[in-house]
Amino acid sequence: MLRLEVSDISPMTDYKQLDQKAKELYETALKPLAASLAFELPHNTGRAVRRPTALFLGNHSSGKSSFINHLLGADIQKTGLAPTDDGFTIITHGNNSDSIDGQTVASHPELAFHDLDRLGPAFISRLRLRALPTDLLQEINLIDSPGMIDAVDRSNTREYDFDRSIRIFAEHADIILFFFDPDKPGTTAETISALTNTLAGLEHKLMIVMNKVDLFATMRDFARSYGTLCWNLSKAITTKDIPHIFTTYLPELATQGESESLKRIPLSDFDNARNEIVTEIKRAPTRRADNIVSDLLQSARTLSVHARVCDRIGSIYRKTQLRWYGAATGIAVATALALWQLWERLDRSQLGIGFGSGIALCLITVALGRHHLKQFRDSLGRTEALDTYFEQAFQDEITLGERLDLRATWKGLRGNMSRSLKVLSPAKFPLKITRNRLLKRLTKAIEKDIPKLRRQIGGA
Ligand SMILES: Nc1nc2c(ncn2[C@@H]2O[C@H](COP(=O)(O)OP(=O)(O)O)[C@@H](O)[C@H]2O)c(=O)[nH]1
Ligand SMILES: [Mg+2]
Repeated sequence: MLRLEVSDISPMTDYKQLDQKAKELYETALKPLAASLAFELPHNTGRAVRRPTALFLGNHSSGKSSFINHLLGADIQKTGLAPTDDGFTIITHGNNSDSIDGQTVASHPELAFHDLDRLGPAFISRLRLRALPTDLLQEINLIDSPGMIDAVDRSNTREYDFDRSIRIFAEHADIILFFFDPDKPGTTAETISALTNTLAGLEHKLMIVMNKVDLFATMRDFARSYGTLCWNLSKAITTKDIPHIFTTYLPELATQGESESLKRIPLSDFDNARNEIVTEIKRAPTRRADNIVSDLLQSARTLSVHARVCDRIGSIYRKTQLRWYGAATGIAVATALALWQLWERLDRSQLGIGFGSGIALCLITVALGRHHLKQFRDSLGRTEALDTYFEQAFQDEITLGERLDLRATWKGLRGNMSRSLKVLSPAKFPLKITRNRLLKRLTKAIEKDIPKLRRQIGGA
């Protein structure tokens, strides 16, 4: 059934070497600490076997599929205004035109898409791979995604975990093109949520495309729409730099000139932007090396934030434990001492009452302590509580206004953290001495090893 040749997957020795080094750092500097604190590392190691990839995301009917067709110079992907396409398509090079179903894609050993299997059968049944003998695809895979439907209750709109599938594709991608169109300049709930949560930490790969500018009747309309998009993006993306926004259109679909009465803005300037986008997509293989290092650094930084917040939580937990159990021990010792002092002067029944009260008080204190600790553990499921511990852990940096990226990293990490705290109670955190050793190794990776890797690709 599968006619895709193994030779279609071009060997990428340079990336493989770099990827190997990155993998070693993941294994030695990141994984031990991550495992000890139930931190889920991204799934982007060992991706050199996949071709450099451009991922197309955005509103439905914003022109993703049309742009892919434009790149390929043929009508490959279905296009249209109705949100009919609800699956992902991987477009890759093949000696013959061919289409492969999701199950085969996910289980094929050479294609390296096994991790998609985790998204479940509903996702797999909506996944396709198309192979085409197009030159552009010799170097790059393109991934078309379903449009994002704006719905209040998003859980009912899809049968699979849409955000997670986007995340997995985005982690593997080398360039992510996020399409908006003039109708909805970044106002749909799903679009904003996809940007803020799902793509957190991957902003360096992101390019924003405001498409279909040929639809604007006047420059004022264009400016208004562009302004709205920037405003919404600035709310959604909290990193220092907002990704570059490309404004463009597809000449073959432009409405201009269809009728003399149709008033449109001049379009020639927007042709340059389209050429720039195409150039950037073609640069995906060059971006690959950079992304391998950037992803590693991003994971290391996120893990170090996770570790520090865990440290804070662990220390509050231990202090609470010490306070209550210390009080119980204190009561027990005080009762014993008092009874010993008064042994001669009290009769048996008085001693019995004293002993009983001491024990009861001790047990009540232990019970209160346990209740308090349980309340604390339960509070870790609430994001507001986690926000507080984050602020406490990074009090100095936040007050000094250093590390502007901290809050953005935290925002992306928070969900993961509350999930991992469900698995790992603070009582089970590794000992401080172990944590410090692992954290030291991670800090060395962030400060020395990863910059060294970056210099190596810089010099290459
Ligand atoms: N006027 C105009 N229409 C476009 C442009 N790009 C795409 N379209 C139209 O927009 C509709 C949706 O495009 P499609 O590629 O299917 O969007 P997708 O849902 O993001 O894949 C189609 O009818 C296209 O013809 C453009 O640059 N200008
Ligand atoms: Mg489409």
